[in-house]
Amino acid sequence: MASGLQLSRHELIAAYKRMRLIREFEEAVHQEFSAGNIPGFVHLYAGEEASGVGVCMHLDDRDAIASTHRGHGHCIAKGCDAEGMMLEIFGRKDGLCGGKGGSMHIADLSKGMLGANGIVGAGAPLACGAALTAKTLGTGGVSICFYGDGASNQGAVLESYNLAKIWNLPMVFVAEDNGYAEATASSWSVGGSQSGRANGFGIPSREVDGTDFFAVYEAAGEAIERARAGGGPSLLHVRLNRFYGHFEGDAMTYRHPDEVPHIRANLDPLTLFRQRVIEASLIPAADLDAIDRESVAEAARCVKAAKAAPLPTAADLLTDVYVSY
Ligand SMILES: Cc1ncc(C[n+]2csc(CCOP(=O)(O)OP(=O)(O)O)c2C)c(N)n1
Ligand SMILES: [Mg+2]
Repeated sequence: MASGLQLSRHELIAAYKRMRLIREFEEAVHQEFSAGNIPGFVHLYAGEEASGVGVCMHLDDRDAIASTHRGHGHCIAKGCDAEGMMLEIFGRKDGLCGGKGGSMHIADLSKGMLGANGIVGAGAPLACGAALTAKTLGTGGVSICFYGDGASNQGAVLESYNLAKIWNLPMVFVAEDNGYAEATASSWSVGGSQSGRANGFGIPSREVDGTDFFAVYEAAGEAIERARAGGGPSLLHVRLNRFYGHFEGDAMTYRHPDEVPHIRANLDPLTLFRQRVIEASLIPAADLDAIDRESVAEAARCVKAAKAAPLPTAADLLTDVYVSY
């Protein structure tokens, strides 16, 4: 089992870079959406970075992830190209999905990113399918299903627990519990516990502090190792916080005015990561500061590229309609 603080300097830097790029990417999307430059609907992952990165650090391109409507962080964590993502979010022709998907449908199958998904809970059966494929073909791959506390109430998710168990699939359910489904508190809407639900299907589970990259990394490592070794599915109940509203434009009247400032000041996974590695003398603050600056510049570069990129043409409407096998 890998404990996070035993990661090499190279791995720690890679983890921080991915988390910081997600944050700056989301901050840039927030700005651009507020300015009216982005079409459609956007849900930001800021505040939840340690989950996506803590899990995906254990994965490679043979592994698959199914994401949610809040999918930008999962994409970056799984290695999708940030510029291609930004072009997609701006609806540009050279976006990762030809500008036809936008924020809620970004996918890159070459990276095992099966797609963000506008249908809550719909990623779970897809992740089961990917896991069954990996098992049948003997690729050694695992499949991860990211989903929210709201999605955990969907029948498709519960049916997927059962399929994963009876087929002994190499997969991990990652319940990202940010306390809300839109404006509904999970303390009100979720009966029982995430762990108890998984255990009811014979699936082992762990609760994880999603503000702590090292806790997520360690728990995910154990679950993924079990899945790869033929030990079947597990569930991680990751408690985390979203810095923004449910969607961009959400007035958040259902949250106490002090809630987000408290979270940003005390429960920011990036700040907590910095404190841990600086205190342990693993990475100097100046190196982390340099990554922060590079990430801001990288996000700005992606926005600039997206604004300059061409839109799809009318003829593009007729492509990507059918898939040929
Ligand atoms: C099947 C379905 N039902 C309802 C919706 C509307 N909807 C979109 S996001 C959302 C809340 C999801 O909450 P959660 O799963 O906790 O994810 P979070 O937004 O907190 O990341 C709902 C109800 C939907 N998109 N699909
Ligand atoms: Mg939620």
